[in-house]
Amino acid sequence: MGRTIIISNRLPVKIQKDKDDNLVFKPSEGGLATGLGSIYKEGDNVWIGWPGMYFKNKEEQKEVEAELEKENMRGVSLTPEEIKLYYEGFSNETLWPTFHYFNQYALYKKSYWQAYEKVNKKFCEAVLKVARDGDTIWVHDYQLLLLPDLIRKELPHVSIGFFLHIPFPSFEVFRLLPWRRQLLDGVLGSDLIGFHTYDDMRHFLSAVSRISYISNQNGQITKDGRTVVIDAFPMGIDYDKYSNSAASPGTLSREVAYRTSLGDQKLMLSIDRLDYSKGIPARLQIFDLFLEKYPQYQGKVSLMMVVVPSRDKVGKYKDLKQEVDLLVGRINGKYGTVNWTPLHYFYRSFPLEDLSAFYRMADVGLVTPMRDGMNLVCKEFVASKLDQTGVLILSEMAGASKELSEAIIVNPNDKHQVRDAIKQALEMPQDEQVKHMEIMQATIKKFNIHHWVNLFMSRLNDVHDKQLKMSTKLLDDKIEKSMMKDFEKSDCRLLMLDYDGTLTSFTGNPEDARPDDELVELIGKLAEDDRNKVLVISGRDKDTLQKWLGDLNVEFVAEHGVWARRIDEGWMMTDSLDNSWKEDIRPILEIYVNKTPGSLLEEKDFSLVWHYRRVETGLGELRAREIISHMKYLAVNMNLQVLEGNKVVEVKNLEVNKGKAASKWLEYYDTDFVFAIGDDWTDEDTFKAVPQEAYTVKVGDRRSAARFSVNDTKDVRRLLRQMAESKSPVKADKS
Ligand code: GDG
Repeated sequence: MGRTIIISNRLPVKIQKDKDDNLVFKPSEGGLATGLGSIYKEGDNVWIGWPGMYFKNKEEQKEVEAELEKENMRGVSLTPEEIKLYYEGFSNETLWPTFHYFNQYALYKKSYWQAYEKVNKKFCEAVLKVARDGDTIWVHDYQLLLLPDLIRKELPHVSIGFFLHIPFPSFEVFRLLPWRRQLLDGVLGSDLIGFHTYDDMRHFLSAVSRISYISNQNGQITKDGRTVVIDAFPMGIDYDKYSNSAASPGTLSREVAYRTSLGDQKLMLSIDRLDYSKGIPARLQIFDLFLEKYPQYQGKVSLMMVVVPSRDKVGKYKDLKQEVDLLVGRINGKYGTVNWTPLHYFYRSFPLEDLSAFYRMADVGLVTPMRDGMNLVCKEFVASKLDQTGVLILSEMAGASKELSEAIIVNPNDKHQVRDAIKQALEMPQDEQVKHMEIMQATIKKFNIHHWVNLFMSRLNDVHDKQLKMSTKLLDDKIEKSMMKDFEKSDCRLLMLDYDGTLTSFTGNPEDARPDDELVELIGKLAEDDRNKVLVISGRDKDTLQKWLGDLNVEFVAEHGVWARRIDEGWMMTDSLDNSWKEDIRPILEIYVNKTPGSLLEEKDFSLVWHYRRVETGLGELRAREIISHMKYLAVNMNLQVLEGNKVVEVKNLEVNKGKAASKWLEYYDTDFVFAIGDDWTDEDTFKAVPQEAYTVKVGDRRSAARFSVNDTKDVRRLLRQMAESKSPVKADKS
């Protein structure tokens, strides 16, 4: 059993010096640390990250490292310069603003990028000191986007998961980053990539499709022959921790004390790190608008605003702090009275019991970020409401809004809407509050942090298992010999051969892939032995196959199964299929032909094919992505499938595939040897349709449902040559 290695920018521990200069380790209370605590503390699992301090000298470093090791942690030591450029710089001044749609704040500095690359490599070195094949590695967040691929290059078979805690922006925003391609390649070194929401996942897949030219199938992509699964895993909180804390005597006594000082008034609460993504100034302006429009609430409602200091060395955060200070002063100055302070503003953090007391006391939780990956504060507010009263106002820009639809959902940019939502929340009847709170509590309780960790980890294991199963074995000498033995002793051999990429290599023009003399001779020779039933099973049109190989004693399946030709028979259409969809799809594909020089549209009997082999590199792939997303959208309602082949996109009726055709051939013959070989994913249907013991062989890429793989068309010809020249005698009783 391998170990689990967790990696994040910061370790789940705060290291400080006490007054006597002794090191003090304080475990972090963050949700992630709680959720993963049960994992990294077990056995020889580890958590790797920056300990959050600079070492004065080697002795201090050794002392800290020894302490960390006792707690199953390993530190990555970073210099002040590295923190400045990699963490404050690239992570927080380039990636953070871009990923939160504040791209106007993003700085694109080469020195930041170089430090980001360097520090990711440093993390990789720290991982390699402990990791080995068989381990499971879970990398966290935007500071370490390059790490999965760096690890993959060194440990190709290790299982790597990645989770992004912040939003993933739309392609149009992500593309602004000068290092977009490297960032995607970095994270695609993972086996499983998790996001908080389905929208983040969709944006990521679209960026991968548009930038790396890799399309997805139900959230799965293939990168360098490896399957990468992308999915949404909305993160939860430690529900019991917050509900227990809300019931603790320490919290209750604090609540009594605070209530007494505040007097009899309604309380709204907001808690955030100081960050422009959290919409703090806009929230203050909204509170101002509220008091102005509804003066009856002046003296009756206060907003308690906890702002936790964060990233105070980054320029934008300093400006923000000033803006917030100014607004708070202005509002309190404008409305405050001797008996009433509209805003209780705290620029510091509080212990959990204070936080719990605030959550309990608040009539309204005001959570209005401009953009937030998930937002855990709103979930903690709900979990702390033991009597189920209270109302949550939640921004639709927070990932949590996808789960908590019983909150009052608002657009934080629509200040008048939020202003009125505050009034609605303050006036909501109690039974209605309870009804909504009950549903939200049930959701948050069930999908808690432990559920999240288990779900991610078990999915990562599944993906890894599936990859092992999908990874075919190279057809080596030993297998080849045993295959030939089986071949020689059999009396009825079905040989299913894909054409392009299998019998011949790809060429610039599909017409140029006509069989060379050697191939014609080889197939002819194979077919001479009437124990060999040779079936060429191709996506090509029937006329081409007829012209090229029609004189041989072989059978055909053309257009992935639309047409078939048996020995001594003419071409027959397999099924009667509806073709009316072509009238709608052809004009759309023609538009793409017109705007993509070098591309062409081929019309087959039951499909339309857009070829881009001769289109400028990059442009063809880009257009192909556009066509695929366009067509997939239409395909759902039109019973069509969109197939992506080598430099082609083919649209055809859903009922046609090579697997169906292969099954028919298995019925035609009483076979005792089945061989199927092909190179692209349309051949996967054939591999799945034949009996398990059949010799299924994938050409090229080793991720396949086939049992074996070979490298290229040369290997294919070598195998077929052996079969063609096999001198196995025909058994007497059958001759
Ligand atoms: C990132 C993403 C995503 C706050 N003040 C105090 C305090 N806190 C705790 C809260 C909560 C946490 O900090 C804040 O978490 P959020 O999720 O709200 O926001 P980020 O820090 O921006 O986190 C975010 C998250 O990662 C997880 O994936 O949800 O979208 O931006 O737990 O309670 N804790 C204490 N005292 C405070 O004063 N003890």
